[in-house]
Amino acid sequence: MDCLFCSISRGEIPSAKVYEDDTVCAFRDIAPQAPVHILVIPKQHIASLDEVTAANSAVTAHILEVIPQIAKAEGLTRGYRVITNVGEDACQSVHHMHFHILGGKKLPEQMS
Ligand code: DGP
Repeated sequence: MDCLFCSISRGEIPSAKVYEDDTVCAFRDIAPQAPVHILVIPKQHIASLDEVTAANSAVTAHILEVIPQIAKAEGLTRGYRVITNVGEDACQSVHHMHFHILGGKKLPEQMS
């Protein structure tokens, strides 16, 4: 399957990785929208949060464990925002589930 984030997770396309383990990796967004902008993805291909089931939810739970560790390592002591875009109305552009971590500045209150 031709998936950009699968290729990044396998190291076939370079990225600035900040975290990696057996099931998850995290790397800096190529077009950062905040001083810290990191994407956390499962290594297995899951198209979006819409595709999470009992069979693959453990990796999603693991992502939620890893996010605060990354935020701490990035020094986001004043807080941060986590976003996952799902589908067309949310403007999901890469169809491999990813969680944006945004921080390092006061983020706008408005989210839509
Ligand atoms: P979304 O709109 O939620 O699907 O966000 C996709 C994000 O992926 C967007 O913020 C830009 C980022 N992105 C796209 N291509 C690349 C890439 O090749 N490398 C990296 N590091 N990030 C990418």
